[in-house]
Amino acid sequence: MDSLKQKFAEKALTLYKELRAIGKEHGDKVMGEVTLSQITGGARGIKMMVWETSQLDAQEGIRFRGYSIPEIKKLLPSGPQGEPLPEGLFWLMLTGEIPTEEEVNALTKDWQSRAEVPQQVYTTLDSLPADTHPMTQFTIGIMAMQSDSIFDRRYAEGMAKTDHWDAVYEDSMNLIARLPRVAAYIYRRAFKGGEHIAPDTSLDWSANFAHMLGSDDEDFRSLMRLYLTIHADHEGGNASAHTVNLVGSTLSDPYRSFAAGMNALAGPLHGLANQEVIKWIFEMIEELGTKTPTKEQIQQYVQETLDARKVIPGYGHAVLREPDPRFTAQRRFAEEYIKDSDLIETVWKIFDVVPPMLEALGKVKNPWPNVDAHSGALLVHYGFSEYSFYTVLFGVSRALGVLAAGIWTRALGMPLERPKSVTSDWIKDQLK
Ligand code: HAX
Repeated sequence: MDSLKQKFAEKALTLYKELRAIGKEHGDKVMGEVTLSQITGGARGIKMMVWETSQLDAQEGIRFRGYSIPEIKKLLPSGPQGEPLPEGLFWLMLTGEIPTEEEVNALTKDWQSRAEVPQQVYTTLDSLPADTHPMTQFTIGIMAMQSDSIFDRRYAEGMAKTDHWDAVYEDSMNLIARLPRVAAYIYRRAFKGGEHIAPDTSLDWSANFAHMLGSDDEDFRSLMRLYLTIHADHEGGNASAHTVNLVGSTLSDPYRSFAAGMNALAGPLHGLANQEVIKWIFEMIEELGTKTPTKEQIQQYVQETLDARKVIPGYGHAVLREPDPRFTAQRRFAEEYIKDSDLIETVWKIFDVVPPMLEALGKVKNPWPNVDAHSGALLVHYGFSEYSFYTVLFGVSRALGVLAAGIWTRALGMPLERPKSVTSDWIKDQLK
């Protein structure tokens, strides 16, 4: 058993016993109430699942195992320019411990050894029109690997429930190892005429991904390390994570549950917002006829968007009530690495203009930028302007969090998810 799996197994068994005991003793304790507006308003704030890997605070933003993004940047093993390695975050999410450099290097090597993508995935992708949306290609690519599922095979062979987590661990590690290759293949076939780039196994997970996409620029490698770290997890209630959890709770294998989650990420109110942001900015630049719009011009354009009854992409959040620390982390990166970018200056001007305008509407609960408000401008700076691909990058990163959480969920023996729905007549009856 590899050292990460060994460490996880010890911790998981302890927590499994502890949670069982807590459940037995305190199972009837009331942990919250549900209001009518929660039932009709997208289940905001209803606590209904255990998610070990991270927790979101409305004011502070995400904490991975208790560590904020600035703390992660300081504590996790990093690349040559100091940006954290996502391998380290995955280790932390699974074990609750900050890994050593040796542990992270071993994980990089482990993923390299699992990264071979079966030929049928490429054949399946090649059968799709090249202009199929990259997120559609991504979920099809994931599903084309499903026949390799170890969980699926072992379940059919009669695996004991206590072994479920082990099979989910193996599938999850294989998936994470392969996703950059699948994603890079999609990018190169959609936008670079199918000229594919062989992996460089001397590189870490992020730098190799950058390499296969087509860049060996040291700064871009650093951006990818940061990007793939900060997008990895946002507790369990967001649409993609919750979908993975829901589908996985039926004992559908990690390929199926992760692909389902990626279809949720592909919605414009969720992960697809990263493509919508840059599309909206490009359209603004085109309409205004300038790459350096003034704040007044931006204000006018924002107003037009609102008057057309559309949302301002990249702003607002279902939980956060302050600027997203993932936005701030990307801004810090831009300040450190990038000088003189009109597009990034525009993103910062939008940040000055939009919040007061959304606040003035009187209905938006969070007028601040979320993670998607900044990411596109950074990618465009390094030559990746094909914005329909951006959500795939997000998805590769999100695999780390949702699959780590999925391993925990199976190790804790969580049951089938089955909340309760009600009819409008039931609501009216209750109010009588
Ligand atoms: N622009 C205009 N109106 C907005 C808005 C925005 N950015 N954000 C919220 N509103 C509106 C809502 O549409 C809603 O209007 P109605 O009552 O007329 O339907 C009202 O303000 C109240 O919404 P809320 O309670 O503040 O926000 P929700 O929890 O319902 O929704 C969303 C959260 C993220 C979906 C929302 O803020 C939004 O649509 N933002 C733009 C899209 C976006 O950036 N999504 C990415 C979110 C982060 C993420 O998941 N990344 O992957």
